[in-house]
Amino acid sequence: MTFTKYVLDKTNKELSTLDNKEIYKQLLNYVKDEADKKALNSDKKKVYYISAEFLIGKLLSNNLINLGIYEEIEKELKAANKRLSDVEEAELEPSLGNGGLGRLASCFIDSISSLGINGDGVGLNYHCGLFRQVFVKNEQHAEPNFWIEDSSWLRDTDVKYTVPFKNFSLTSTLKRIDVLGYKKDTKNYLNLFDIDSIDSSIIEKGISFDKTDIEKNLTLFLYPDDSDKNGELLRIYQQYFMVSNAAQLILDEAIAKGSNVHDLYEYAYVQINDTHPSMVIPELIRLLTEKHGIEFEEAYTIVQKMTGYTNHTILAEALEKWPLAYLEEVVPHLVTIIKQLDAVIREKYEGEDIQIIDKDDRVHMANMDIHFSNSVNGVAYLHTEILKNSELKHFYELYPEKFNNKTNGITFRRWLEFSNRPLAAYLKELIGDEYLTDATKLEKLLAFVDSKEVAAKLEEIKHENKLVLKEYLKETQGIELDENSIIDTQIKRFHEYKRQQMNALYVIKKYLDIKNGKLPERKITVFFGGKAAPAYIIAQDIIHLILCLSELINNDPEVNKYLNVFLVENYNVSVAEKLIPATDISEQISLASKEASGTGNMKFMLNGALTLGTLDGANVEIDELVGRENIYIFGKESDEIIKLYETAGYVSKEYYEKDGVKEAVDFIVSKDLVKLGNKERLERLYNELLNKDWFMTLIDFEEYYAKKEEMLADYENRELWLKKVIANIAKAGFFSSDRTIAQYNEDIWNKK
Ligand code: GL9
Repeated sequence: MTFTKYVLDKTNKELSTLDNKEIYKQLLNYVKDEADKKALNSDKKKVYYISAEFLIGKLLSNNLINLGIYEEIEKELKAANKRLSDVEEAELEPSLGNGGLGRLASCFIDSISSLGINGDGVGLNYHCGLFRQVFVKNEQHAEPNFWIEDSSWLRDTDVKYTVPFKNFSLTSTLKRIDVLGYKKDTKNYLNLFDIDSIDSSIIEKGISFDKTDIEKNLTLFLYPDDSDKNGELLRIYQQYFMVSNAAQLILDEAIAKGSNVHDLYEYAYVQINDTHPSMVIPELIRLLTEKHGIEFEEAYTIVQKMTGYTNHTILAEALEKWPLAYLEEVVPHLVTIIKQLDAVIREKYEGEDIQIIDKDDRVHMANMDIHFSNSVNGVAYLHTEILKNSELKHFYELYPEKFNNKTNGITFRRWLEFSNRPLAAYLKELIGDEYLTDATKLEKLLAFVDSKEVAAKLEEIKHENKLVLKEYLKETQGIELDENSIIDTQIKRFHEYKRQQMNALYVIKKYLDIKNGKLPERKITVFFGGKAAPAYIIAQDIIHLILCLSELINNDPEVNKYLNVFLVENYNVSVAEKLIPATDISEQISLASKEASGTGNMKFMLNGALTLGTLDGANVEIDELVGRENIYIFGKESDEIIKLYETAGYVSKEYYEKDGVKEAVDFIVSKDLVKLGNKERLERLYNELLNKDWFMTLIDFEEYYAKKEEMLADYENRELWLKKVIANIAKAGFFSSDRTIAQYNEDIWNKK
């Protein structure tokens, strides 16, 4: 049935008489009805991708694309005088994720479905999710982000489990979102567990609430503030709730399919996404021993055969170590199992750094994962090498066979087919649409590297995308974009290692250049986007600096003809979908060794932006694929940085004293800036850079500035620049998440 007819049947109204919100609701139901016609994947073994976050983005268009009806719906709406892009605006973006790790999980479930693999996502249904970011007086404020509406993609089920805690237990409910593969007859689920007793009325000012009221707060927020003990306990409650539900679901589904539990590993594989779901290991062991009467040793052997751990970072702060005493307060029944596992390892191996429970009675979640799973993977080549050779060296010596690399990927259905419709259409004209299911086919584009016609068309598409972005930013954020400027974009979580502060120093230097009469050939628009964790003070200070610079520069008539700086508010997937296709320069400037992979870098390259980056994360692989003539690499390399950390050899003052660095850093506390902002914040940031600078901003600043200048000059050579653009798009195929998932499936989930 056509959608037009469907609407008439359901509402007795003509499509043309509905408003965008009403059309959205009808489309939601229409898609759900289509999804109901798809069978679930049903291979014997099922993958469970457990993750604290799934940054899924809006689902309407993605589902229309995967169902293969996007164009048809667009046509019908047009006939009714409606625009699909306006209807898309009626959907609220789900707030179930934070950054790259959560977006990766979402690309992965799309690819799992698109490859017809039997595999579900498992997580929590946070009602307010990650906070909504608002700017007040050039500072970030956090507000609850309610995203669940009466009609949404969530579907109720009658699955319920009891999750036992020390002093009480909670009954869960399971909500599901259909995960449709690209043009597939089969589907999977994203399983999101929740509680019925959730109560958002306990939220006070901003996003503060009573952290001890677990029955009301458990699934309110993703990553609630854990800067005090009650916050840490709440995180443990959330994590255990997630994995206990997951473990019960896994056992139920396997038994229903005929498992006698001794052979559970033939029915299920659990991918542990970072350490948040690590407790699934002891929980599965607990259920196998207590509920199914299996001996302890057999139980952990079964679990070991069916679990794999993915590490996403070497930053110590993210490798969770829960105090045994806290676990004792929340889940004493799990502590018994964890102590037994610790004893098994202590008996076998010496060496304090590989034990599960350390001398201070903290449980190292990653260590437990590595011992009691069969696979440990990093998320880019360099990252995995660093895990093997330094971070997890001792584990690698024990278990070389467990370690493997799975370079991250992105789904091209969302990050090209949907977000860059003009480019996708043109690519189809040039090389066909095979690249949507076999991304390496993008290499066919290499035949056009010297084509003036293709170059001109790509330039035209970029311009068109800048106009779309301009309209969007004007409507949603009141930002005035000059579509004829070069767009230079850094979008990601705010963190010192990602070095937004280095980009801000560039902006300062550019501002001073312009003030001194050194004018850029073409106007530059610098975009930042990202949230800072509410407890991360320096990251908030960096946001403050950028907002102050933005106010100063955009309002200075001498400067704003040549330079604009914007920090978009509440950066999320929807904003990324607009910014990336319009961008010329992709900022990937982390301190080498610190960015495990990055996935934004891949999205930009696919959309025809050139990378300005360090040899870090997946940038290393981009560099190798496109060749040094098609990427802008600068800065110290990871070996050197790792050595500097080992020898404590970095002294920021030595770099500060250099010409050009000092004036930029000093400007942070200049009168001009301080009058627009908060003196305490700016001084704190200034002192941090001068006296500590743990992530070595100043070490690469001069090279960074010079490389960006080179890039801006190259941009003026349109022929040269566009050749590079073509080479980048052509080589992006490797970064399809279909490739990544095929590798997970072959090397980990169904290893022979
Ligand atoms: C991250 C890494 O920092 C990224 O480099 C990587 O691309 C992604 C996905 O593998 O994982 N690890 C991590 O903890 N986050 C990442 O983005 N954090 C957030 O998602 C906030």
